[in-house]
Amino acid sequence: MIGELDVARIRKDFPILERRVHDRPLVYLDSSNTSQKPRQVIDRVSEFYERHNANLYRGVYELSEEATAMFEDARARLAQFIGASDPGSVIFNRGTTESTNLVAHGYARKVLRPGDEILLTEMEHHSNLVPWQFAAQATGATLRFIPLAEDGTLDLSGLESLLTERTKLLGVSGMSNVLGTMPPLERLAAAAHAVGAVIVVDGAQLVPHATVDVQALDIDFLTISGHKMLGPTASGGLYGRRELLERMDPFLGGGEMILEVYPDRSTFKAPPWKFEAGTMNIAEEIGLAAAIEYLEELGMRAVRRHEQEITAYAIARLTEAGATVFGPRDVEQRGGAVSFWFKDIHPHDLAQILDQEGVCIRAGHHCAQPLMRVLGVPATARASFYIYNSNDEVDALVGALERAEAIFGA
Ligand code: 7TS
Repeated sequence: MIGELDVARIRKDFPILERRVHDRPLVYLDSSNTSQKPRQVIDRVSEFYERHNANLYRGVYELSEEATAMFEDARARLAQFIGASDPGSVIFNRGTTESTNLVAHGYARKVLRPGDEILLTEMEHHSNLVPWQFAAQATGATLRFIPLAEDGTLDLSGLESLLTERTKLLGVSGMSNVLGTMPPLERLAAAAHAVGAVIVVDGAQLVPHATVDVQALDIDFLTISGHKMLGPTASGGLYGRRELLERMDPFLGGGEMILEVYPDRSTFKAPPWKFEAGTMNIAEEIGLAAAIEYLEELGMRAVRRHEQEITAYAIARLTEAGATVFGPRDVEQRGGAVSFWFKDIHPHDLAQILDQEGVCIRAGHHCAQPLMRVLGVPATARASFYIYNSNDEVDALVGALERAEAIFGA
């Protein structure tokens, strides 16, 4: 047991964790990239294909009605999981990247005018930067950035001069995939609203690892990647405040998103269906519902507490071993993505050596090149944790690092 999670019992639900890699037990420390999937999720997807597979809405037959009911039930579950009272405020798509692009295309391009500003932070993932670059280039708006403080938190001391009546949109990650940093979302949402801006929270890392309540936090848009929270790849979507979704233009046109189509024009369904053109990722979203049930059974408070404990242990052990750990030390202010630099061994070399020992970590810029420049490093090594990881696996990581050091003679 760590905290309130029975890790040994949880691990039994994840078939892949029984695997060996290079004849070593698999030590999977890359859940910020994608999480592993429990049997319950895999079975739900198989069950869908084995018993209910049909396309949505189109059928007047039983199978299609079952598939539609399961899909819409998944939407209601996801809405409830993030504290949204209206399932119709959740749009399904392939996840965070697609969701940010949808808001940038359907909302930002529509409302931004030359001279308007989009405020982001220096720690954003490329998927919460590049779509805003597109929107700014298309509208004449300007991008500005909240800087990072020395301790890896956001430096909010200059917020009043950065967030002004010119700001129309604030985009911020709820949890950094490099530093783990968790900004004060409630405060940022209130500050954005005070100047008439909307806040878009990149929830790719936050939603899998902490309780999120879009209503309590007063968030306008929240992006969600199902594959990082035990769900299938290409599951997840976008939460949007209803009145904003009503104003937002569709991104993809095609079947199922329309009401009436004429040769020269069309009318569209209400949200969320206006944004769901063509055949959807049906099995994936239904699998995500099983993932949400799994997480709810554990309880998100326990999930978060487990992560704080293993993160604190990892930071202490890595520091002791001579690694430089980036990001806040205080686990109240951060999640479990732990980036580090170890003895001047390039992170890619480190990751390759660790792989020989069955330890999976990520190395590189983590799709955050501007942040790497701020940190003054070309890349970092990163271990990231989830419900199935134990302190023993942190020990395995540190042991493997020590052997890498011996190999490189550092
Ligand atoms: N935003 C953040 C904060 C992320 O960590 C990621 C993925 C994304 C957006 C994009 O999510 P996607 O599901 O649309 O791909 N982050 C990582 C990572 O840290 N390592 O691999 C992918």
